[in-house]
Amino acid sequence: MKIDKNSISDYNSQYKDTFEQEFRFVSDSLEQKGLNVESVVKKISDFQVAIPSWALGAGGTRFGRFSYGGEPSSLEQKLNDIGVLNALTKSAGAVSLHIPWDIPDDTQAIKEIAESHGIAFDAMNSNTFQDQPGAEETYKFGSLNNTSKNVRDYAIQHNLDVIRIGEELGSKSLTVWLADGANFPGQLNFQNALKYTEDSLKSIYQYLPEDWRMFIEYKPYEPNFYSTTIQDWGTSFMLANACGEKAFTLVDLGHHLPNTNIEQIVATLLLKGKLGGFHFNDSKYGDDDVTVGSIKPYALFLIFNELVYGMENNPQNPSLAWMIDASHNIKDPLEDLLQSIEAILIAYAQALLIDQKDLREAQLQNDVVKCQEILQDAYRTDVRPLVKAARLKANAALNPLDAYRSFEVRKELIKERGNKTIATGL
Ligand SMILES: [Mn+2]
Repeated sequence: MKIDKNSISDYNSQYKDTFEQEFRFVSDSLEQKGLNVESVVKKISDFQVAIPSWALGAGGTRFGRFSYGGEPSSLEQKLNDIGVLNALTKSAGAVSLHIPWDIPDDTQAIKEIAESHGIAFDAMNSNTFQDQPGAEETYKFGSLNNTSKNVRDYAIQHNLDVIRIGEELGSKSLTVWLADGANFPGQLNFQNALKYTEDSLKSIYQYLPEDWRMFIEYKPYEPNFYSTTIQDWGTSFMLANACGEKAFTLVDLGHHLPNTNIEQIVATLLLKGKLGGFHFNDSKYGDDDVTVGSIKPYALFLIFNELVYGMENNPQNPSLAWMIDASHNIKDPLEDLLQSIEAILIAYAQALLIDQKDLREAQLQNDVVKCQEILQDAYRTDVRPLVKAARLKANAALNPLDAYRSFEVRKELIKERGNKTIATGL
């Protein structure tokens, strides 16, 4: 299923008048405050977030998995699904592949399909958290931190294979997330586990192509429940520094203990030029992987405030790799991803409205009340017309979710693929 440009402009034409009224109202009031609305709209329109290849099917939990009709059962179909998201939003112009779930059979054909949808290949993800059929070693007791050199070498080799596949596709980065850790006290010698991990990461880094970057993800618990070898941003930062200038920390919103001040972590990493990638999702309790902005939209806005400030003031930090890392247990994955994209763009737009000069002034005067007013004034502005303006400019749908439903995409996908397909993944 492919959504063409004409059906999108036809769809938009019925909402254009309402949109123009809404946009004029917001943009007039923002311009009166001295804001350059055109530049904000341009920034929203430039923002691209990668869709992970594993997010297009039903996620499931350890208790069960409820399928969807029309799930993509091949990499080609996954790319076509992202094509739908990108046609509707023009903000999903990249895919993040998971190996070995998505090894292309025909690289050239895959590249052509991606190109036809305007999709680039973002970070490649390696998998050393589960054993594959026919595997010569087991990751049951760790991968890069394993006490056995054979297992560590096996996991290193897997990462090198992922880099090679990524090079063929035109990707420029590798994301390493490790499930390594311990389920019980005494199971692991912490110092050795960390040393092995550092040495293994260095071995992978050594083979990283010149123009590539390596992202090191962290997580405090799960699947191991007592300890995780790369448990927090500090450990990831330390390992990235040990590897070298092409290694960075990756922040996944769900990989923190409750109430962690993620915006402060983001600020620290940007200051040190070591924030490489960013995984969006939302959570109430842990790594819940639910729709971005569905639970803590204000926290997301505060994080974006630091991201916007950092992107403007920290030339030492390279541009960031953005990705949605969510799981879809009960919603149509494509609808959920559209909601996530919307939430990301809204939070970004709100953060772009913050008057950094006024905020700095208020901070210098220790006017705490004013500081809060400045942030909340931006947060409480309805920026949806600005997001719509960015979409209109890019020939995307004014209301992507509504357009998705009115085009009956899911029904079409079920017709094409059947009701009982299963996507590769967990
Ligand atoms: Mn992640």
